[in-house]
Amino acid sequence: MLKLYGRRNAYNVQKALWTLGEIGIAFEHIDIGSNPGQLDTPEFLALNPHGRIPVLVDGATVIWESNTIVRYLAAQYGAGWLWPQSPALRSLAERWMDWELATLQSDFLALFWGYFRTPPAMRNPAALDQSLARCERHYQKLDAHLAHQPYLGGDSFTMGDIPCAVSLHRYFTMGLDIPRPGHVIAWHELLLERPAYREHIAVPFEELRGRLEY
Ligand SMILES: N[C@@H](CCC(=O)N[C@@H](CS)C(=O)NCC(=O)O)C(=O)O
Repeated sequence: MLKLYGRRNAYNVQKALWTLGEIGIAFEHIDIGSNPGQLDTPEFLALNPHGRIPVLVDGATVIWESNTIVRYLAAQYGAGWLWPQSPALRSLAERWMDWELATLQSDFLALFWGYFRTPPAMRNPAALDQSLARCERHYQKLDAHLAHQPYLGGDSFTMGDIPCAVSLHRYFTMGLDIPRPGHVIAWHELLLERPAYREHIAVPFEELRGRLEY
């Protein structure tokens, strides 16, 4: 049986949980990462030398890096829908996955950590303003793209939606006064129709408020 390592409320683990949920495959979940030292044991470092979550184990195959896990699951278990078969069509999905990793993720996590995970007295308002402005630009880019099609990769849901959309629920509900671009909202509403999105992403995250330790 597949095994997924990582706490459910971790941004990158949620990408893997959502993908597994879309595929509807049984897996064993190892809830690891909430307690100090859990990712530094020799056993865990043998799975991921970087000591980070998520890690997916499928038989003899061990995979770290969340977007690589999403790609693997999509290719292995979701070919033809999560994983577009044509390289040209697949590139339409993959560019948004790479953009998320290279651009959106660092600015979104800086905002989420700087605002939601940092106790108010410790926040850095100048850094927060900067992250907020960057995020606003990023979601406007998504909005402009989604003006022409319902999903990031085209007319149907693919793996390309997963990395960028993992941030949406937290971005819109963490309590910030932010613009709500119409096409991004419409995309979010489509995603809310998906049981795996509702189960793994559109979930409360209050336990992370003001929590800096992991
Ligand atoms: N680029 C890596 C980043 C992995 C990462 O930083 N994961 C975080 C959780 S989102 C982590 O391991 N944090 C330590 C912890 O949760 O204890 C990926 O996408 O998988």
